[in-house]
Amino acid sequence: MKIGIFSDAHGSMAAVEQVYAIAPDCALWLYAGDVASDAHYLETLAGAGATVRFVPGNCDWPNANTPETIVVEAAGHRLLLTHGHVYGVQYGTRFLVEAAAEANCDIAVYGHTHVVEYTLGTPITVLNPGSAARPRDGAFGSFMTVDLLPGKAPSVHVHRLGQK
Ligand SMILES: [Mn+2]
Repeated sequence: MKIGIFSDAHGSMAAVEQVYAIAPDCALWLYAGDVASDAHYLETLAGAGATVRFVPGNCDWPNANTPETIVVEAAGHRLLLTHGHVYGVQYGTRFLVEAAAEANCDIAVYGHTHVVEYTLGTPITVLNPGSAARPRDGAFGSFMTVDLLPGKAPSVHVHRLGQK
């Protein structure tokens, strides 16, 4: 199963459009927040072709209907999806990894830092797709696609958008 992971598009519809254009064949999209409307826009672009799950970021208004952390099950894996600010990810992923382990997840997905990170770990793989619109690790926005197969380590691909 191919899933798309993106984050921190911060309202850039052009960035969301480029993300979707590069990977229109993802059956599932995860959006790690900032801002929630970006996930809704991708949902509009993908139509019935994909499921979109998202969490809010620190730039979203608090909303009781959108929990800050969710667990998504896909292809025999359990993914913890969170923006990351509540786990202090700007100082490291230790608390994020602990939360993923407590939730019986084998993959933790976060954003917020605007820097691509992927650590294929045992037992927890940690993924940050960077920022689609405001990268802090180069000139070009980024996102990830991940091939997920039951019982196998995820295969991670980083994509750059070709725009500032
Ligand atoms: Mn943020």
